[in-house]
Amino acid sequence: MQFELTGRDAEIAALAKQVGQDVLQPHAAATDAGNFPAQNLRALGTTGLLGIKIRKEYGGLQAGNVAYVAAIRELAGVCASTAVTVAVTNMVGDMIQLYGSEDQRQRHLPQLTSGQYLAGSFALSETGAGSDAAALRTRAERDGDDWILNGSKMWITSGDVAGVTLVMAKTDGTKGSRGITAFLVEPGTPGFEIGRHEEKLGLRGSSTVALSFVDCRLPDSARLGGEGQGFEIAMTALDGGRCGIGGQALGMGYRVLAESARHLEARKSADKTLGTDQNSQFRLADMAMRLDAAWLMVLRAAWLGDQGKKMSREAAMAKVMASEAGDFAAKTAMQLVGAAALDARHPVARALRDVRVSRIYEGTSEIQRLVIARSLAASV
Ligand code: COS
Repeated sequence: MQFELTGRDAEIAALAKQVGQDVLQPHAAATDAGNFPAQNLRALGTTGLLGIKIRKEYGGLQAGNVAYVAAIRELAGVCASTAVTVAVTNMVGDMIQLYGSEDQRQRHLPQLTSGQYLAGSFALSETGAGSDAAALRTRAERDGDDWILNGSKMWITSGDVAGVTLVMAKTDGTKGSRGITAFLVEPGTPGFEIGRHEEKLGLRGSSTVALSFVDCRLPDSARLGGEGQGFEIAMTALDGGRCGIGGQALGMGYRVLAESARHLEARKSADKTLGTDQNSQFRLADMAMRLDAAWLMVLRAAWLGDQGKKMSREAAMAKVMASEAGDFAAKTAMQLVGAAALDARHPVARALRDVRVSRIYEGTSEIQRLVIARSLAASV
């Protein structure tokens, strides 16, 4: 057993760190001010980081979940808005690779991994179907060889900029979660419209929009996986996605830990550096312990996935621990750094806003606890 990244995982983490410094950092403030980081995504398209698990023949890095979470952690430490856009793009590519036909892979994966699409987007949530995902009401009905898609989606990351959107729709209203099918919808499809842009507390450079589908005609070749397989695809995507969100929250957490330590070493009060004050030391130690514990859990979930094992429970555990550790670290850092961090552009202020949603999206902490408890009940 090894407790450090090795080989290709370490190389990909180092690549993401370098890209974070060279590419993301110069635009981080502008991105936080609400500008979608298109230039970052184009540059990331030359690195393979938009398709970390995608096979080389489709332009990806052909690595695994461990490399993925490590890369997202590195990117999020610099620019969480870019990191979440990258995470969702990877998630959509993974599902196309896993469930798609060869034609679908050829059609979408090279464009996703190269940045030509800018991003991929994942459309599951609706106003009446957030936590209860199977309650979604968007529907697709057969019309000859085609499907007619009607309905609307909410809180869709990159829905307005993505080259492909993975849309979950009901195709059989009598079968609950087994009546949901996944479709790959491309921009410009008549009837596919972009709605309201959300004005968010954090991740302000990532784009979050409502989508609507009005008699949107799709060929059957746009269906991803089998009829009725959409919920399984969504849940499989979210298992991997939850590891990524864990990495993302911790990237911010470790960043604010470093900012706090730097601040405490630099500041003097009553002739002592703040870093030698025991109260500050205890707080730093608490942040570091929680972050490290959560990181080990994220790595465990990611590693299980790389072994081809089911990791829904471990991914859910990791997401709760990491998002709550990241949130704790940001709040603690705010108190330690004090007035300087009240500047909205300070990295600690930004992390405080950016990290909060990790406890909510890709399944709230409460939903993760439900997944954990159900899986425990099923295993006794
Ligand atoms: N992987 C593969 N299949 C899964 C799965 C997983 N992780 N989790 C559930 N399934 C399958 C089940 O095996 C079941 O299949 P069968 O009908 O063949 O038995 C089916 O999906 C339904 O499962 P379940 O009964 O557990 O579904 P529920 O409707 O009770 O919902 C939760 C389960 C709450 C876990 C789900 O709705 C959820 O994850 N909600 C949060 C959604 C979310 O994260 N939204 C954020 C969107 S992106 S920002």
